[in-house]
Amino acid sequence: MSAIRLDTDALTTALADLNALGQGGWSLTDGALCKTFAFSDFVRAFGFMTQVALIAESMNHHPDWSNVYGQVRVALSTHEAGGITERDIALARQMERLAMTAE
Ligand code: HBI
Repeated sequence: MSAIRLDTDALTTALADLNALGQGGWSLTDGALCKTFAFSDFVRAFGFMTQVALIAESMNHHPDWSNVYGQVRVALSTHEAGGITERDIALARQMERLAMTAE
């Protein structure tokens, strides 16, 4: 998958598509694709992170993220491209899919 930085138009389109996919909440902040996922408790939040971690490893593309109890804050960017690429969009879509299936 391309590691070329997406231009403004492509980013705007990808962000709109992403927000239409699940519960929304994605934004472009400080050059990263950001969202805070909220789960009912720590176990569900960490279970989500565990599932994402395995997919991220299989994609060789990893999130910048933090967790406080039921909240998981993610900031996706492609470090080697210095911005947001299709890899970040793909990982974000996987996150949306997994968050929707979280109990
Ligand atoms: N994850 N978000 C992100 N960005 C990268 O550039 C990246 C990565 N995971 C692994 C990776 N690059 C490898 O190709 C090496 O650069 C570590």
